[in-house]
Amino acid sequence: MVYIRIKRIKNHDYAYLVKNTWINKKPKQTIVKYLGNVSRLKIEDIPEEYITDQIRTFLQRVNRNTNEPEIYDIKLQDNIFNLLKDHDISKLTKLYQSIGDLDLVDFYERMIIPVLHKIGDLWENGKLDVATEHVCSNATSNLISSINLDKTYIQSKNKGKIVLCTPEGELHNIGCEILGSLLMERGYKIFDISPSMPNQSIAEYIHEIKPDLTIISFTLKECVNSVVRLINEINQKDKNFRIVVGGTGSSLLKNKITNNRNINNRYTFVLEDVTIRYFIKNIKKFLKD
Ligand code: B12
Repeated sequence: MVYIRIKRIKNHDYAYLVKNTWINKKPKQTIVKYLGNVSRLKIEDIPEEYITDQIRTFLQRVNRNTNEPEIYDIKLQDNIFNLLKDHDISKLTKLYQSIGDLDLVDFYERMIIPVLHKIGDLWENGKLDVATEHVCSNATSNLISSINLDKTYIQSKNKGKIVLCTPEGELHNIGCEILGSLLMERGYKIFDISPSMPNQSIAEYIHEIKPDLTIISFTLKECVNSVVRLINEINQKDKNFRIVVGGTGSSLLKNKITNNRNINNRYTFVLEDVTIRYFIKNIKKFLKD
Protein backbone atom coordinates (compact mmCIF):
# COMPACT_ATOMS: atom_id res chain seq x y z
CA MET A 1 0.00 0.00 0.00
CA VAL A 2 1.27 3.49 -0.80
CA TYR A 3 0.19 6.80 0.64
CA ILE A 4 1.32 10.42 0.70
CA ARG A 5 3.02 11.64 3.85
CA ILE A 6 3.01 15.38 4.52
CA LYS A 7 5.75 17.10 6.49
CA ARG A 8 5.20 20.65 7.62
CA ILE A 9 8.37 22.75 7.60
CA LYS A 10 8.09 26.46 8.45
CA ASN A 11 4.39 26.55 7.53
CA HIS A 12 4.90 24.86 4.14
CA ASP A 13 3.68 21.34 3.47
CA TYR A 14 6.00 18.93 1.64
CA ALA A 15 4.89 15.57 0.31
CA TYR A 16 6.56 12.17 0.15
CA LEU A 17 5.25 9.06 -1.54
CA VAL A 18 5.54 6.34 1.09
CA LYS A 19 5.17 2.58 0.76
CA ASN A 20 3.83 0.57 3.64
CA THR A 21 4.81 -3.08 3.87
CA TRP A 22 4.20 -5.66 6.57
CA ILE A 23 7.16 -7.60 7.92
CA ASN A 24 6.52 -10.10 10.72
CA LYS A 25 3.11 -8.50 11.31
CA LYS A 26 4.73 -5.09 11.79
CA PRO A 27 4.29 -2.17 9.38
CA LYS A 28 7.41 -0.74 7.78
CA GLN A 29 7.38 2.49 5.81
CA THR A 30 9.86 3.40 3.08
CA ILE A 31 9.96 6.61 1.07
CA VAL A 32 9.48 5.90 -2.63
CA LYS A 33 9.77 9.47 -3.86
CA TYR A 34 10.04 13.03 -2.58
CA LEU A 35 7.16 14.93 -4.25
CA GLY A 36 7.91 18.53 -3.32
CA ASN A 37 5.57 21.27 -2.16
CA VAL A 38 1.98 20.03 -1.74
CA SER A 39 0.48 23.12 -3.36
CA ARG A 40 2.22 22.26 -6.66
CA LEU A 41 1.60 18.52 -6.55
CA LYS A 42 0.13 16.97 -9.73
CA ILE A 43 -0.91 13.46 -10.73
CA GLU A 44 2.02 13.34 -13.20
CA ASP A 45 4.43 13.53 -10.26
CA ILE A 46 3.27 10.11 -9.08
CA PRO A 47 4.81 7.06 -10.80
CA GLU A 48 2.00 5.34 -12.66
CA GLU A 49 2.25 2.04 -10.78
CA TYR A 50 1.51 3.88 -7.52
CA ILE A 51 -1.64 5.76 -8.61
CA THR A 52 -4.48 4.37 -6.54
CA ASP A 53 -7.98 5.68 -5.79
CA GLN A 54 -6.74 6.98 -2.44
CA ILE A 55 -3.90 8.90 -4.09
CA ARG A 56 -6.36 10.35 -6.65
CA THR A 57 -8.74 11.43 -3.88
CA PHE A 58 -5.84 12.98 -2.00
CA LEU A 59 -4.74 14.95 -5.06
CA GLN A 60 -8.28 16.15 -5.68
CA ARG A 61 -8.41 17.40 -2.11
CA VAL A 62 -5.11 19.31 -2.20
CA ASN A 63 -5.75 20.78 -5.62
CA ARG A 64 -7.94 23.54 -4.27
CA ASN A 65 -8.49 25.87 -7.24
CA THR A 66 -9.76 23.34 -9.71
CA ASN A 67 -11.61 20.84 -7.64
CA GLU A 68 -15.18 20.99 -6.51
CA PRO A 69 -15.13 18.41 -3.69
CA GLU A 70 -12.33 20.34 -2.06
CA ILE A 71 -14.33 23.56 -2.16
CA TYR A 72 -17.20 21.63 -0.59
CA ASP A 73 -14.83 20.36 2.10
CA ILE A 74 -13.52 23.82 2.86
CA LYS A 75 -17.00 25.32 3.10
CA LEU A 76 -18.07 22.55 5.44
CA GLN A 77 -14.90 22.91 7.49
CA ASP A 78 -15.54 26.65 7.89
CA ASN A 79 -19.08 25.89 8.93
CA ILE A 80 -17.86 23.36 11.50
CA PHE A 81 -15.23 25.77 12.83
CA ASN A 82 -17.90 28.45 13.41
CA LEU A 83 -20.25 25.97 15.12
CA LEU A 84 -17.41 24.72 17.34
CA LYS A 85 -16.63 28.32 18.37
CA ASP A 86 -20.35 28.71 19.21
CA HIS A 87 -20.32 25.37 21.05
CA ASP A 88 -23.49 24.52 19.13
CA ILE A 89 -23.61 20.74 19.53
CA SER A 90 -27.14 20.46 18.27
CA LYS A 91 -26.33 22.13 14.92
CA LEU A 92 -23.03 20.22 14.66
CA THR A 93 -24.83 16.90 15.16
CA LYS A 94 -27.46 17.85 12.57
CA LEU A 95 -24.72 18.89 10.16
CA TYR A 96 -23.05 15.49 10.58
CA GLN A 97 -26.37 13.72 10.00
CA SER A 98 -27.05 15.79 6.89
CA ILE A 99 -23.82 14.82 5.10
CA GLY A 100 -25.00 11.67 3.42
CA ASP A 101 -21.94 10.99 1.27
CA LEU A 102 -19.43 10.92 4.11
CA ASP A 103 -19.04 7.94 6.39
CA LEU A 104 -17.96 8.53 9.98
CA VAL A 105 -14.25 7.96 9.37
CA ASP A 106 -14.41 10.48 6.49
CA PHE A 107 -16.24 12.96 8.67
CA TYR A 108 -13.50 12.75 11.30
CA GLU A 109 -10.55 12.66 8.89
CA ARG A 110 -11.77 15.16 6.29
CA MET A 111 -13.67 17.57 8.52
CA ILE A 112 -12.93 17.41 12.23
CA ILE A 113 -9.17 16.73 12.25
CA PRO A 114 -8.30 19.41 9.64
CA VAL A 115 -10.42 21.93 11.58
CA LEU A 116 -8.55 21.02 14.80
CA HIS A 117 -5.23 21.42 13.00
CA LYS A 118 -6.35 24.83 11.74
CA ILE A 119 -7.32 25.77 15.30
CA GLY A 120 -3.84 24.72 16.48
CA ASP A 121 -2.14 26.79 13.76
CA LEU A 122 -4.27 29.86 14.57
CA TRP A 123 -3.50 29.46 18.27
CA GLU A 124 0.24 29.00 17.61
CA ASN A 125 0.30 32.18 15.50
CA GLY A 126 -1.53 34.20 18.14
CA LYS A 127 -4.69 34.49 16.01
CA LEU A 128 -6.94 32.50 18.33
CA ASP A 129 -7.16 32.93 22.07
CA VAL A 130 -6.72 30.02 24.47
CA ALA A 131 -10.32 30.21 25.72
CA THR A 132 -11.74 29.81 22.20
CA GLU A 133 -9.34 26.93 21.55
CA HIS A 134 -10.65 25.24 24.73
CA VAL A 135 -14.28 25.86 23.70
CA CYS A 136 -13.57 24.28 20.30
CA SER A 137 -11.86 21.19 21.72
CA ASN A 138 -14.58 20.71 24.37
CA ALA A 139 -17.25 21.14 21.69
CA THR A 140 -15.46 18.50 19.57
CA SER A 141 -15.54 16.04 22.48
CA ASN A 142 -19.24 16.76 23.00
CA LEU A 143 -19.97 16.32 19.31
CA ILE A 144 -18.24 12.91 19.34
CA SER A 145 -20.33 11.89 22.38
CA SER A 146 -23.46 13.03 20.58
CA ILE A 147 -22.54 10.99 17.48
CA ASN A 148 -21.87 7.99 19.75
CA LEU A 149 -25.26 8.37 21.42
CA ASP A 150 -26.83 8.30 18.00
CA LYS A 151 -25.33 4.86 17.52
CA THR A 152 -26.24 3.22 20.81
CA TYR A 153 -28.34 0.73 18.86
CA ILE A 154 -25.05 -0.90 17.86
CA GLN A 155 -24.44 -3.70 20.32
CA SER A 156 -20.95 -4.84 21.18
CA LYS A 157 -20.40 -7.77 18.81
CA ASN A 158 -17.79 -9.41 21.02
CA LYS A 159 -15.14 -8.48 18.51
CA GLY A 160 -12.76 -7.74 21.35
CA LYS A 161 -12.01 -5.45 24.27
CA ILE A 162 -9.92 -2.37 23.62
CA VAL A 163 -8.42 0.03 26.15
CA LEU A 164 -7.71 3.55 24.89
CA CYS A 165 -5.31 5.79 26.78
CA THR A 166 -2.81 8.60 26.63
CA PRO A 167 0.43 8.48 28.64
CA GLU A 168 0.88 10.31 31.93
CA GLY A 169 1.19 14.03 31.17
CA GLU A 170 -0.66 13.92 27.84
CA LEU A 171 -3.97 15.75 27.81
CA HIS A 172 -4.64 15.52 24.07
CA ASN A 173 -7.27 12.79 23.92
CA ILE A 174 -9.50 13.67 20.97
CA GLY A 175 -7.55 11.04 18.99
CA CYS A 176 -8.70 8.45 21.58
CA GLU A 177 -12.26 9.73 21.41
CA ILE A 178 -12.31 9.48 17.61
CA LEU A 179 -10.80 5.99 17.68
CA GLY A 180 -13.28 4.94 20.36
CA SER A 181 -16.19 6.24 18.33
CA LEU A 182 -15.08 4.38 15.18
CA LEU A 183 -14.25 1.14 16.97
CA MET A 184 -17.53 1.17 18.87
CA GLU A 185 -19.29 1.57 15.53
CA ARG A 186 -17.51 -1.60 14.41
CA GLY A 187 -18.65 -3.62 17.42
CA TYR A 188 -15.62 -3.47 19.74
CA LYS A 189 -16.05 -2.96 23.47
CA ILE A 190 -14.23 0.23 24.38
CA PHE A 191 -12.65 1.25 27.69
CA ASP A 192 -11.48 4.83 27.18
CA ILE A 193 -9.38 5.86 30.17
CA SER A 194 -7.85 8.93 28.53
CA PRO A 195 -6.52 11.50 29.20
CA SER A 196 -3.42 11.36 31.43
CA MET A 197 -3.46 9.12 34.50
CA PRO A 198 -0.43 7.88 36.44
CA ASN A 199 1.24 5.26 34.21
CA GLN A 200 1.10 2.74 37.04
CA SER A 201 -2.70 3.14 37.35
CA ILE A 202 -3.07 2.63 33.59
CA ALA A 203 -1.00 -0.58 33.78
CA GLU A 204 -3.03 -1.84 36.75
CA TYR A 205 -6.28 -1.20 34.91
CA ILE A 206 -5.03 -3.02 31.82
CA HIS A 207 -4.04 -5.96 34.01
CA GLU A 208 -7.53 -6.01 35.47
CA ILE A 209 -9.47 -5.66 32.18
CA LYS A 210 -7.15 -7.90 30.11
CA PRO A 211 -8.01 -6.24 26.81
CA ASP A 212 -7.29 -7.76 23.41
CA LEU A 213 -5.52 -4.54 22.54
CA THR A 214 -4.33 -1.36 24.27
CA ILE A 215 -4.08 1.76 22.15
CA ILE A 216 -1.85 4.59 23.31
CA SER A 217 -2.34 7.88 21.49
CA PHE A 218 0.28 10.54 22.05
CA THR A 219 0.88 13.99 20.64
CA LEU A 220 3.39 15.90 22.74
CA LYS A 221 7.06 15.27 21.97
CA GLU A 222 7.81 15.85 25.66
CA CYS A 223 5.78 12.75 26.51
CA VAL A 224 7.99 10.30 24.64
CA ASN A 225 9.76 9.04 27.80
CA SER A 226 6.43 8.80 29.57
CA VAL A 227 5.22 6.48 26.80
CA VAL A 228 8.32 4.30 27.22
CA ARG A 229 7.68 4.13 30.98
CA LEU A 230 4.02 3.26 30.36
CA ILE A 231 4.89 0.41 27.97
CA ASN A 232 7.44 -0.81 30.53
CA GLU A 233 4.83 -0.77 33.30
CA ILE A 234 2.35 -2.69 31.15
CA ASN A 235 5.00 -5.26 30.18
CA GLN A 236 6.06 -5.69 33.81
CA LYS A 237 2.57 -6.96 34.57
CA ASP A 238 2.39 -9.23 31.54
CA LYS A 239 4.62 -9.33 28.47
CA ASN A 240 1.81 -10.71 26.30
CA PHE A 241 -0.38 -7.62 26.28
CA ARG A 242 -0.72 -6.21 22.79
CA ILE A 243 -0.02 -2.51 22.49
CA VAL A 244 -0.40 -0.11 19.57
CA VAL A 245 1.05 3.38 19.79
CA GLY A 246 -0.02 6.08 17.35
CA GLY A 247 -0.33 9.84 17.10
CA THR A 248 1.95 12.63 16.02
CA GLY A 249 4.51 11.98 18.77
CA SER A 250 5.10 8.35 17.82
CA SER A 251 7.81 9.06 15.23
CA LEU A 252 10.17 9.72 18.13
CA LEU A 253 9.45 6.44 19.84
CA LYS A 254 10.73 3.66 17.63
CA ASN A 255 14.45 3.78 18.46
CA LYS A 256 13.65 4.20 22.16
CA ILE A 257 11.90 0.86 22.42
CA THR A 258 13.52 -1.33 19.75
CA ASN A 259 16.47 -2.34 21.92
CA ASN A 260 14.69 -2.10 25.25
CA ARG A 261 14.88 -5.54 26.84
CA ASN A 262 11.98 -4.86 29.20
CA ILE A 263 9.62 -4.43 26.27
CA ASN A 264 8.15 -7.23 24.21
CA ASN A 265 8.70 -5.83 20.72
CA ARG A 266 6.73 -8.66 19.17
CA TYR A 267 3.51 -7.31 20.64
CA THR A 268 4.30 -3.59 20.71
CA PHE A 269 3.47 -1.84 17.46
CA VAL A 270 4.56 1.74 16.87
CA LEU A 271 2.48 3.19 14.05
CA GLU A 272 4.40 6.14 12.78
CA ASP A 273 2.46 8.31 10.29
CA VAL A 274 -0.40 5.83 10.14
CA THR A 275 -3.80 7.43 9.72
CA ILE A 276 -6.78 6.50 11.83
CA ARG A 277 -8.56 5.26 8.68
CA TYR A 278 -5.71 2.90 7.78
CA PHE A 279 -5.41 1.61 11.33
CA ILE A 280 -9.14 0.94 11.69
CA LYS A 281 -9.19 -0.91 8.39
CA ASN A 282 -6.26 -3.09 9.43
CA ILE A 283 -6.99 -3.51 13.12
CA LYS A 284 -7.26 -7.30 12.93
CA LYS A 285 -3.51 -7.46 12.24
CA PHE A 286 -2.88 -6.21 15.76
CA LEU A 287 -5.41 -8.28 17.64
CA LYS A 288 -4.85 -11.79 18.97
CA ASP A 289 -5.06 -14.44 16.24
C1 B12 B 1 -7.24 20.60 21.12
C2 B12 B 1 -5.79 20.90 21.48
C3 B12 B 1 -5.49 21.03 22.83
C4 B12 B 1 -6.51 20.79 23.95
C5 B12 B 1 -6.64 19.26 24.13
C6 B12 B 1 -8.03 18.85 24.58
C7 B12 B 1 -8.29 17.39 24.40
N1 B12 B 1 -9.28 16.93 25.10
O1 B12 B 1 -7.61 16.69 23.65
C8 B12 B 1 -5.82 21.51 25.15
C9 B12 B 1 -6.33 22.93 25.18
C10 B12 B 1 -6.01 20.87 26.53
C11 B12 B 1 -4.36 21.53 24.69
C12 B12 B 1 -3.31 21.71 25.54
C13 B12 B 1 -1.99 21.83 25.12
N2 B12 B 1 -1.55 21.84 23.84
CO1 B12 B 1 -2.60 21.42 22.39
N3 B12 B 1 -3.58 21.27 20.72
C14 B12 B 1 -4.82 21.02 20.47
C15 B12 B 1 -5.05 20.97 18.95
C16 B12 B 1 -5.69 22.29 18.53
C17 B12 B 1 -5.89 19.82 18.44
C18 B12 B 1 -5.40 18.43 18.92
C19 B12 B 1 -6.30 17.36 18.41
O2 B12 B 1 -7.18 16.90 19.09
N4 B12 B 1 -6.12 16.95 17.16
C20 B12 B 1 -6.94 15.89 16.57
C21 B12 B 1 -6.16 14.60 16.54
C22 B12 B 1 -7.06 13.41 16.25
O3 B12 B 1 -5.25 14.79 15.48
P1 B12 B 1 -3.71 14.47 15.63
O4 B12 B 1 -3.31 14.64 17.04
O5 B12 B 1 -2.99 15.22 14.58
O6 B12 B 1 -3.70 12.92 15.28
C23 B12 B 1 -3.57 12.45 13.96
C24 B12 B 1 -2.63 11.29 13.92
O7 B12 B 1 -1.58 11.47 14.78
C25 B12 B 1 -3.46 10.11 14.19
N5 B12 B 1 -3.57 9.52 15.52
C26 B12 B 1 -3.75 10.07 16.73
N6 B12 B 1 -3.78 9.11 17.66
C27 B12 B 1 -3.62 7.92 17.03
C28 B12 B 1 -3.56 6.62 17.49
C29 B12 B 1 -3.37 5.56 16.57
C30 B12 B 1 -3.28 4.14 17.04
C31 B12 B 1 -3.22 5.84 15.19
C32 B12 B 1 -3.01 4.75 14.23
C33 B12 B 1 -3.28 7.16 14.74
C34 B12 B 1 -3.47 8.17 15.65
O8 B12 B 1 -4.73 10.47 13.82
C35 B12 B 1 -4.84 11.84 13.50
C36 B12 B 1 -5.10 12.00 12.03
O9 B12 B 1 -4.10 11.52 11.22
C37 B12 B 1 -3.59 20.78 18.44
C38 B12 B 1 -3.36 21.23 17.01
C39 B12 B 1 -2.96 20.07 16.12
N7 B12 B 1 -2.16 20.31 15.13
O10 B12 B 1 -3.35 18.93 16.33
C40 B12 B 1 -2.77 21.48 19.53
C41 B12 B 1 -1.35 20.97 19.81
C42 B12 B 1 -1.31 19.47 19.73
N8 B12 B 1 -1.13 21.42 21.19
C43 B12 B 1 0.07 21.83 21.40
C44 B12 B 1 0.54 22.32 22.64
C45 B12 B 1 1.96 22.92 22.62
C46 B12 B 1 -0.24 22.26 23.80
C47 B12 B 1 0.16 22.72 25.20
C48 B12 B 1 1.62 22.38 25.61
C49 B12 B 1 -0.12 24.23 25.26
C50 B12 B 1 0.25 24.90 26.58
N9 B12 B 1 1.32 25.65 26.53
O11 B12 B 1 -0.42 24.71 27.55
C51 B12 B 1 -0.87 22.00 26.11
C52 B12 B 1 -0.36 20.63 26.59
C53 B12 B 1 -1.31 19.91 27.49
C54 B12 B 1 -0.83 18.52 27.80
N10 B12 B 1 -0.12 18.35 28.90
O12 B12 B 1 -1.10 17.61 27.07
C55 B12 B 1 0.94 21.71 20.15
C56 B12 B 1 1.83 20.45 20.25
C57 B12 B 1 3.24 20.63 19.73
C58 B12 B 1 3.96 19.28 19.87
N11 B12 B 1 3.71 18.36 18.97
O13 B12 B 1 4.68 19.07 20.79
C59 B12 B 1 -0.16 21.67 19.03
C60 B12 B 1 0.26 20.92 17.75
C61 B12 B 1 -0.55 23.14 18.69
C62 B12 B 1 0.51 23.85 17.90
N12 B12 B 1 0.28 24.06 16.62
O14 B12 B 1 1.53 24.22 18.42
N13 B12 B 1 -4.26 21.35 23.34
